[in-house]
Amino acid sequence: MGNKGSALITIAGRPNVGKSTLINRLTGEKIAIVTNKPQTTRNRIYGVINADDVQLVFVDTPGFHKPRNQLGEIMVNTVRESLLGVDVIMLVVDPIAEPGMQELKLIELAKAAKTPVILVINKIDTVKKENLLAVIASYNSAHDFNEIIPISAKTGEGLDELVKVLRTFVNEGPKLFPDDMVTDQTDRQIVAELIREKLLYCLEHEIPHGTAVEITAFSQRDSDIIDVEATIYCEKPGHKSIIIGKNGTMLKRIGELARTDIERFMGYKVYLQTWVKVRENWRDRSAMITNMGYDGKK
Ligand SMILES: Nc1nc2c(ncn2[C@@H]2O[C@H](COP(=O)(O)OP(=O)(O)OP(=O)(O)O)[C@@H](O)[C@H]2O)c(=O)[nH]1
Ligand SMILES: [Mg+2]
Repeated sequence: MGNKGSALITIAGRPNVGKSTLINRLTGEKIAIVTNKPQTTRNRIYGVINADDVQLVFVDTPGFHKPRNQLGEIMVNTVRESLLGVDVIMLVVDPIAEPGMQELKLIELAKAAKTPVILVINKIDTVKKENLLAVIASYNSAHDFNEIIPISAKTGEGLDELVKVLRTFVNEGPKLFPDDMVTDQTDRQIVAELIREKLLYCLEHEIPHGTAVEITAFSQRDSDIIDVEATIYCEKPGHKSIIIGKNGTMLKRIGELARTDIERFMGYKVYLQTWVKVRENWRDRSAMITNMGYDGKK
């Protein structure tokens, strides 16, 4: 390529299309949590890859949706802001013909921002190749995309081609992050997210969406053990009893699943203690949203 420099690349799309799976796959690290439930990602998350003299900086964003509470509004604003001032947007979509409302709105916002857009059709491992033509045709009539690239973030198909195309958006100039930095998140933030991932995995309906995790202690006990204390917030007393479960079984399960992942991530043995607290309707209370780390300022 001969290009030197960096590109800032926003990953946008409706909830659950695989944006976080894609940033993890591209960086080769689990920097963003992934679940089969919509609205998993709440913050803007940076992920960086360096190859030769080129740095690609990816920005994972919350799923673009119609907000139903203040937290949702902040999440959607984060998406909007992330479309501005970047070199290119990857609009990630399901392999379904006809763009929906959220896709059309994102296209409109990208147009207004005058930012180039690559359409990334994800999850092609779930459809027959011949069905992709209809998807491509319907999106082609919605916008003049810079490129249309079918991929599977799960199997890795199409990612080499995607990276090749992304490299054409590299601008000359200094790198945006130090070479050894994969994400902007702290270990504490990732640990909190890993716990939230297990809440989303183990709980149903609105309950996990109303949870937040705060790490209240994070310290190295000796050469190979880390002590982590976490408070899980939920929205209602009834939710608290479900999260704890009969004789504490649910909380124990969540804790064990999280501990395994945290140990893998940290490379140390982890001693994890969890508490559950109720914060009524925190998703509609701005001071609490800020306290939980979701003020969208990052
Ligand atoms: N079959 C298949 N499943 C995928 C693929 N990419 C992601 N998934 C699954 O799709 C679901 C959603 O993935 P996420 O990466 O959390 O989606 P997201 O777009 O980040 O979702 P939000 O954070 O809620 O906006 C998970 O169950 C993933 O395992 C893919 O290429 N193929
Ligand atoms: Mg996500």
